[in-house]
This record gives sequence, structure tokens and C-alpha cells, in this order.
Amino acid sequence: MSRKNPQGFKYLPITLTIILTCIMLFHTQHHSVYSGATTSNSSIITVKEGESIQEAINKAPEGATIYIEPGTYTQYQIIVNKTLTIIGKNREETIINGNQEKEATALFSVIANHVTIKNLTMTNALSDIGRAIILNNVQNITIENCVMIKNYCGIEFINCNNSRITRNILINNTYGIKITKGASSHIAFNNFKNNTCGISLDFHAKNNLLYCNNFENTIMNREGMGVSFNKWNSTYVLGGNYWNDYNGDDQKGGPDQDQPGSDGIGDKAYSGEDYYPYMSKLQFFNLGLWDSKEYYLTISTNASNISNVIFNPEQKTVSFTTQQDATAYCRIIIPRTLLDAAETDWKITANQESITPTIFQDEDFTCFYFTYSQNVSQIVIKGMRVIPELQPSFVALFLLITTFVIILIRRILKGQRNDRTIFHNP
Ligand SMILES: [Ca+2]
Repeated sequence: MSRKNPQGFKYLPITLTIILTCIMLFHTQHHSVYSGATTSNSSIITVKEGESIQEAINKAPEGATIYIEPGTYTQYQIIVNKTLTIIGKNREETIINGNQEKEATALFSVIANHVTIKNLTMTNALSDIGRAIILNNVQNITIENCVMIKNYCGIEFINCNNSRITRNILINNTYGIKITKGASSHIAFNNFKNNTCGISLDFHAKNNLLYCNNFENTIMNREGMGVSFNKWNSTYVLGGNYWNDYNGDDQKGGPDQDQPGSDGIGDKAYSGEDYYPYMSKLQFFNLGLWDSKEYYLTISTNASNISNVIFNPEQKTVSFTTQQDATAYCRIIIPRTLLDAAETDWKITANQESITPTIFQDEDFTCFYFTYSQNVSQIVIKGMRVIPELQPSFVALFLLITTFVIILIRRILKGQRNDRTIFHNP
């Protein structure tokens, strides 16, 4: 018996290693599902140019990802009738084209819940009726980072609830988004430009939240403001939307726009509905994929050129270069999960000289407002805490635990050997 136990202990570190690896894999998968970056089903079906997207959908299991390679796909009335993630390689090169065919009344028709459509350009749905995407009696739909161009309607909701339409470009459509019936959806961080009507809500559209969108060069930016309890701005931190036909001033700040000093938000509401209309267009900069989630910096500024936007996790900074013809202002929004600090601990420099911003924070975001002179070319925002980098930290923890366990086991084994030595050599 005394010889058997040490042999069993030899396998203990390996067993523990396997268990810890399983825990690590479970943790990683769980996180991916939570972030929405992948589906719970890992099945991936790739569609290449010349192949049918509908056929791929038909043979895909529930929860699968349809990955569309770059190319032009003259396909329409694609029925999405199961929970899927449909994702293009990149939105500039992955194009779904209705070619103005008379059957192109919709490019995608979504009739299942929990569908995600990302990274596609959708164009030339039939001009007097065709929708790039129609959402029909569904909920929990995500449409992200797509371009809808030259369609009758970019996205139409017909009884679609609890969905997220974010970071899309809707351009040269008759309607950018049309909510015929739908409730409780977020429509945010989108660019609406050169549409006959940017967004249309009829009186069956209720409790939708619209914020951080740009509405530009549009005959009618919106129709249906003032109906059915939709909300046209978020918190004071995230603000409302940019409307190119807003004509208010910015002399005051604060949640009620009654405190002295500008804040980048118009002092009076837009059309009596958007209480935090932005004074300058919103610009969105991708700061990279962290912890399975894409993070963005949002800037509204009257500077003419913002570029080289960089998030540096080692230095705990976000920095960018800027050009302007006169004193400029910036209103900047940073997600707190990416970079954070107490209000008094943030450090902002303009050409390495410290400047003092006005700071507002809510649970999820920090907003900075500051001005700087004509000759400033670089802004650096330094926080105190960065996002925990899941993989390295977890791997480090895993290695630490494994090492500790191995050392512990070796000590136990050594102790047993010593005991046996003492027992055999009194
Ligand atoms: Ca203001």
C-alpha cells in the first residue's frame, strides 16, 4: 500500500492541470457568449462569392455563424428563419446587391429572434419599396457596422422589439430607418446621411431610445418626433444626437443646461425632444478588441482633423492628434470598463501641458469637455485603471495555481518518502 500512494500522487498534478484547463476554457467560452461576440454554437459556415447565402442559411444549425467572404452577391429575399450570426469579412468588400430587380423587395428578411447581421454593405433594393433589411415580428436583433446605401429603406421594423441598431452607415436611401411598429430598441452610433428621410417612427413605435447618431444633409432628418414616448437622448454623459439643422447656442452646461460654461451640447432641445443635441458631428474611433469586445472612443469637436487615435493599455492612455484653425473644444466619451479613474485622478495634456477638463461620469462612461488653443497638435488622456486583459491575466493565474499545486504535491511526496526512510532506518 505504501508504494501505491506515491504512484497515484504522480498523476495528481496532471489531473489538476486538466481540471484547471477545463475551467479556463469554460470561463473563456462563457465570456464570449456573454459579450455576444460569438454564438453558443461554434458551427461556422463560410460562403464564397458565387455561392448562395440562402443555401448556407438553410443548412446551418440554430446558433451557427454564416461567414461571408468578400465579393458582390446579387441575391435578395434572403430569409433568415433561425437564430444566426451573419457576418461579412469587411463591410467595404462584402456587398449584397439587389440590382434593382423587381423581386428585390428585401435583401434580408429576418423572421427569427436573436439574429445578428454585421459587416455587410447592402445596396440596390428595389427603389420604390425595397428594404435592405426587414425585421418582421422578431426581437433581440443586432445589426451592427453595416452600410445601407441606395435602397428604398435601410432597415424597416414591422413589430420588432428589444433590438440594437448600432454603428451603421445609412446613406442615399429614401428612408434610413423606418419603424412601422416596434418598441424598446436602441438606435445609436449610426451615421444617417443624404437620405430623403433619416428616420421615421409611426405612432406604433414606442419606448425606443435614439442617441449618439449623426443626421446630416437630409431633406427630413426625422419624422415622428413627439409620438408615442420614444426617447431622443440618453443620459447627459452620452447625450443626444447630432442634427445638421440644429440652430441653438452653447453657452451653458450641466444636465439641465443651466450652469455657466459651454459643454458641447446645445442649450435648448432639438425640436423639443432631443434634450442634449450635439453642437458638432460625432466621430467614432475603434480602439480595438479587448476582452472579446470592441471598444470605441466617441469625440464631438469643432477641430478640423482628429487622427492617430490610440489606446495604450501599458501607459493607461488614450491619445490623438488634432488640427484646428482657432481655439477648439472636444467632448469625449470613454467606456469606463476600458479606461477608468476617479474624477480627480484623470490627467489630460495638450502638447504635454496639463489642462483641466470638465468631467461627468455615469455607471458606464466618462465624458470630458475641454478647450485647447490653435497650436495644440496632441492630446493625451491618462487614467488609472485599464481593462483586465482576460487571457494574459487568466493564464498567469492558471500558471500560478498549477505551480503552487505541483510544489505542494512534491512537498507531500517528499514528506512521505522521508517518513518511509525514518520508518525503515530507525
Ligand atoms: Ca450647452
